[in-house]
Amino acid sequence: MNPSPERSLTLVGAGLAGALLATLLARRGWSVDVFEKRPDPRSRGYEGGRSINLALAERGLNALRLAGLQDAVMAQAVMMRGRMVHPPGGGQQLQRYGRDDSEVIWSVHRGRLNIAMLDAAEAAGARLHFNRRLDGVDFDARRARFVNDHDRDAHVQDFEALLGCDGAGSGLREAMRPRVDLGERFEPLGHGYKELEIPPDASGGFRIEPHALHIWPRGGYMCIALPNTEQTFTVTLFLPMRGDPSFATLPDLAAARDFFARDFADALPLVPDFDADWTNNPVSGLGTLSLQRWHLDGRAVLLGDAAHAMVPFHGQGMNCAFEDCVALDRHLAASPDFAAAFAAFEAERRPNADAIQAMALENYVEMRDRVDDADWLLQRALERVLAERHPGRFVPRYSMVSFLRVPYATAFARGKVQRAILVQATQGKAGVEEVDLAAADAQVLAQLDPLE
Ligand code: FAD
Ligand code: E0Q
Repeated sequence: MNPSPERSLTLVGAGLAGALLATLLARRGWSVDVFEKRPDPRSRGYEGGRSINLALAERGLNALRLAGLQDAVMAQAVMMRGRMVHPPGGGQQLQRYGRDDSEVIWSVHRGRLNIAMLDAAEAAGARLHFNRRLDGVDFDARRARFVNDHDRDAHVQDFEALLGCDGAGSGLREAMRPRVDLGERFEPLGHGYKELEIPPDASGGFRIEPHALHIWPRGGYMCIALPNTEQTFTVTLFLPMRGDPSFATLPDLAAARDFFARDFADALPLVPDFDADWTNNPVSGLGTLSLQRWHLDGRAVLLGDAAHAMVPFHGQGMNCAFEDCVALDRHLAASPDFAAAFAAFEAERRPNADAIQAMALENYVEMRDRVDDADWLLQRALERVLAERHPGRFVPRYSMVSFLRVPYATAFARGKVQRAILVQATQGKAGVEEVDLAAADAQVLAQLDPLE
């Protein structure tokens, strides 16, 4: 179903979800207005602040495909075949994400991706309004107030429905709070992050393998690095906020340098501007936000980080937000009644958001502590063997999350069954050749139906 042209939707936030959702809705024929608190990144230079690049996987790619943006985005993406693990003792080892180069993920630049989507939203007919921060909502009169943080200028907008794409610090969520019990919970991780940069080498090339997501696991903390098209890498240090070592015990540059020289000896020489990066880039916090309710009858609904901010360790926050956009667009087209569409959207997506949030938390421990551990490597090896023996039935959880679009909740549930099989079959074994494959096969057939 296509909406009549006078049916309008008002989006709050023109970040990753807002710009994509505006494109999808405008292309379908909705009258779309988008209000964004920041200036237009296309005219003022991107004020990003947060992570420079992100991992794009199949869920996000599929959404971009539906919005007609796949080619524009892929032209600016760097393929990542797997994770390159840099153990404490030195050296490096590539762990492939998939079976071959048809199963990879992509490093994309947050600012450029956002700009490509804003251009597409405008081309599709959406009206974008920058320097407009949602500051209050009269839900009875269906009237929203936006302010310009630079000149304090205020703007009042009548709306039919508000779609909250305004991120983890959502202003719409704050406005909804007094009107509806959102059942809000924020669980801080207790760890924060800081970004550093690896510039190109003397001849302008990549200093380390470009087609990988690099990880320096160190037990309680880690560094990662994702490639950029300009032959640089953005490094992110994830570290506890308190305790030892932590951001609290690295109060000055000298302490930070010593820490890096000791724990990331092979990474430090790759970051020649360490002092400036460490001093200029902030420490940001991380956590999981969950809500029992995402909508206020037919007047407002939250999606993306505004509804379910998560820790970044599966690289799925944007991918999940994009999947939300596709689902909300579909529900709005299927039901003429906003309240019914929002309720159906929430019912579909909330269990899946819960599942990816849990998997993202689990992945922090795996990435920082287990990717160079013998038991874990043996389980991964057996996982590959069972995946090959049972195609479409035993599918590694990472593949279900990153290369397929089966619901996250399905990936989470099947992942638990598979993990139990892997743990049991590898107990006390030194290699895959010692595993009783016939017994493992029987477990797989007994406990897992073919996928889909
Ligand atoms: P945002 O992208 O935050 O957009 C919100 C927009 O709303 C912003 O433009 C903001 O200015 C605007 N806004 C805020 N308040 C208001 C207001 N009151 N009025 C108007 N506008 C407002 N995800 C991945 O898929 N892969 C990754 O590799 C990955 N890596 C990450 C690494 C780190 C360190 C972090 C922190 C996150 C990472 N993520 C990753 C997650 C990803 O960044 C988020 O999930 C994604 O940005 C969510 O999109 P969004 O549109 O909901 O929110
Ligand atoms: C991915 C791709 C920030 C971040 C983003 C990511 C991933 C990781 C570790 C991190 C997970 C993985 N991963 O390698 O298993 O796949 O996006 Cl820390």
